[in-house]
Amino acid sequence: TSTKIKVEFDPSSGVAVMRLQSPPVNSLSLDFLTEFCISLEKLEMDKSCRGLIITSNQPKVFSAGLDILEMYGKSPERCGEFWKAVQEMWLKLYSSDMITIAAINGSSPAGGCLMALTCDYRIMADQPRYTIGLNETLLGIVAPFWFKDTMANTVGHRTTEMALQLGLLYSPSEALKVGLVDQLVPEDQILSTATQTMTRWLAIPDHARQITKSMMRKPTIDRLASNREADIQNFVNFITKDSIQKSLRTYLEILKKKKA
Ligand code: CO8
Repeated sequence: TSTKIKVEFDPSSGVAVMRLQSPPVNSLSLDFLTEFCISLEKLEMDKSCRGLIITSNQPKVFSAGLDILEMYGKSPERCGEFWKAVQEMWLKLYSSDMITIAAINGSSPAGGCLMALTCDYRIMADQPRYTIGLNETLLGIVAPFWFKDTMANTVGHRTTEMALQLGLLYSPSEALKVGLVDQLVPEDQILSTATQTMTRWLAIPDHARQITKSMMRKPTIDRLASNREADIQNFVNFITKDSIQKSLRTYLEILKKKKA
C-alpha cells in the first residue's frame, strides 16, 4: 500500500480524494511518481470512480515540483528512468477519463504547477504567501514542450511566453487573473468547494464529457506519446551537462541558504 499518497474513495458519490503526503514538500521523486501512477491507475480502472480531487496533506505546499535531487549527480540511466516516470504522470493525468480537480492548498512551483494544470479545474487557497507557476528558467533549466503546451492550453500563448521566459511564480490573485487557476477560496473551504464544484461536473453525462475532453487534449497528448524516447534522450542530454548541473547546485544552495 502507498505511503506517499493517501486515497479515499467514496462509492456513494463516485469521487476519490487523493492526498499527497511526502514530507517535507511533496517533491516528485521516482518513488513518489511510481506510487502516484499506481494509485491513479487503480482509480481509473474502477468504473464507479468518476471524479478525483487532488490535494496536499503537507502544510503550505501543494507540491514543490520535480525532486531536484533526482536530477542532480545521477547517472544518465537513472535520469532516463526518472524522466519516463514524469512523462507517465503527465500522460495519465492529462488524459484521465475522470473529472479531475486540483485543490491547491499551498505553493505549487514547476512540476507541482504542471500537475495542477493537467486537472479539469483548479481551486487555490487565497493565501498571498503561496505561489504557483512554471519557474524552470530560475533554475537555469527549460520547461519541456509538453509543460509549455499544457500551460498555453490553459492561459494562452502570450501569457505563457512571458511567464516561461521570466520563470514567473504568481500569487493566487495574479494566477486567477491570468486564468492559471479558476477560483480562490479561503484555505479552510478548499475541499468543500472542490466537492461542490465536482457535483456540477458529475451532472454531465460521462461519455459526452469524456469525448469532449479527449477532443480538446488529444493533439497535445499525441505530441509526447509519439515522441517519448526522443524526449527522454533530450532530457538526459540536457540535464547531465556540466553547466546545467552547476546551475542546479547553485539553486539547491540558494534553497538551503534561504532557511539559515
Ligand atoms: N526538490 C528537492 N528538494 C526540495 C525541493 C525540490 N523541488 N523543494 C524543496 N526541497 C527541500 C529544501 O531544500 C528543504 O530541504 P532541507 O530541509 O534539507 O533544507 C526542504 O525541501 C524544505 O524546503 P523549504 O525549507 O524551502 O520549505 P518552504 O516551506 O519554506 O518552501 C517551497 C516550500 C516553496 C516549495 C520551496 O521549497 C521551493 O521553492 N522549492 C523549490 C521548488 C522548485 O523550484 N522546484 C522546481 C523543480 S524543477 C521541475 O519541477 C520541472 C523541471 C523540468 C525539467 C526540465 C529539464 C529539461
